[in-house]
Amino acid sequence: MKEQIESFRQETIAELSSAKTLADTEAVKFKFLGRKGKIADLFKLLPKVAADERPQVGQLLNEVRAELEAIVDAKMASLKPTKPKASVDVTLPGRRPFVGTYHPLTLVLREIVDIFRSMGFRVADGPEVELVKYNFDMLNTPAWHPSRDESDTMYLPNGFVVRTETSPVQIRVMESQKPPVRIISPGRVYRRDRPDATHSPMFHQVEGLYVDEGVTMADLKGTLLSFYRQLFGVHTQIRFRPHFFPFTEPSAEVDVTCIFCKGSGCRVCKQSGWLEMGGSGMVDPNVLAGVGYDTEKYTGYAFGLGIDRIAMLRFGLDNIRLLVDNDLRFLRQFAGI
Ligand code: 2NL
Repeated sequence: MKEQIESFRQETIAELSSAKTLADTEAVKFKFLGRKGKIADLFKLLPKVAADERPQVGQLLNEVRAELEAIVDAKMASLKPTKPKASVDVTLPGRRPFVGTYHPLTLVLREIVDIFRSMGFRVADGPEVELVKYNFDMLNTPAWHPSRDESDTMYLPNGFVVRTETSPVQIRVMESQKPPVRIISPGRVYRRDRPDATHSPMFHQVEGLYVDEGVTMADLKGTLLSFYRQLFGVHTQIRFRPHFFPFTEPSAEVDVTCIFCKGSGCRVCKQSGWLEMGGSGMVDPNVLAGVGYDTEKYTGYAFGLGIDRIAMLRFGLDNIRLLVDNDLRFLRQFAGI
C-alpha cells in the first residue's frame, strides 16, 4: 500500500509539472485529487489494510494529499492572470465625454456672420444648383466671359449649373423685395479648379450686398474696414486695388495687412505685408435694372470673400483639404472652441 501511495504521489507530481496552463492543472487536480479521483480509490483501499498498519497508512495518505494540494494551489496561483489592483483616485479631474466639435469653417463663419449681423445685415440662403440665368446672365456676365467656360464652371443639363458664387442668392432676394436690401449670403460654391494645397473644386464664400438710396464706395470701404478690424484686430488696415468684375463698376480687390507680421513682411504674405481677401465694388446698374430697381434712385455695393482662406490663416492650416477630408484626428483638435 505504501508503494502504491508513493507511486501515486510521483505520478501526480509528474503530470502537474508537465501541465502548462490553468486548465491543464485543473484537469490534473480533478484526475488525481478530485472526489472521484485516484486519491479516492486509495482511500477506499484503507479498510483492507491490516488493522495495526491502518492508522499509519491513513496518516501517510492524508499527508500526501495535503502535500499535493499545496503544490496544485501554488501552481494555480502562479498561472492565474494577475489582476491589477483596482484603485480609484477620486481627486482626479473627470474625463469629459466626447460630444463633437464645431468644424473650423463653421467657427469662422459664425464669427463673420455675427459681425455683419451687428452691422445690420441679414443672412440669405439659396440653392447650390442654380439656373445659368441667375448665376451669370443677371449678374451682367457677358457670353464671352472666361468664368462661363466649361473648363471653369460645372454645367448641368437643362440650363442649370452648380453655382460658382453665392451672388445668385442676392439676385433672388432683390427680385423678391424692394430696397433697402442689406444681406450677406454664405455658402458652398463650385469651380473646376485643379485641386492643390490652396484650391478645391468646392469652397466657401460669403457675399455681401447693400442697396439703398445714396450708397457710395465710402460706405463699402467703411463697412469692410470695420468688419476686418473686428475679425483680425484693431491694428488692421485695408487697401483697394482696381480690378474688373462684370457685376460691379467700379470694382476693386481688397487686401488686409498681414495678420502674422502686421504689415512688415513675412513668409505668409511673401514679404508684401498684405493678404488678398476678396473682391468688391459698386453694383453695376445693369444688375440693378435687371431685378427691376430704379437705377436713378438706388445704388449699391457688393463684396465677396473666401471663408476657407480665412479659416486656414486663422488656424494655421497649410492645406485646404484638411477642411473637406473630415479626418477626426484633425477635427477633434477644435473641441471646446
Ligand atoms: C471675389 C469676388 C465679388 C460680388 C462678388 C455681387 C453680387 C451682386 C451684385 C454685384 Cl448680386 N456683385 N458680388 C461683387 C464683387 C466681388 O466677389 O473675389 N470673391 C471671393
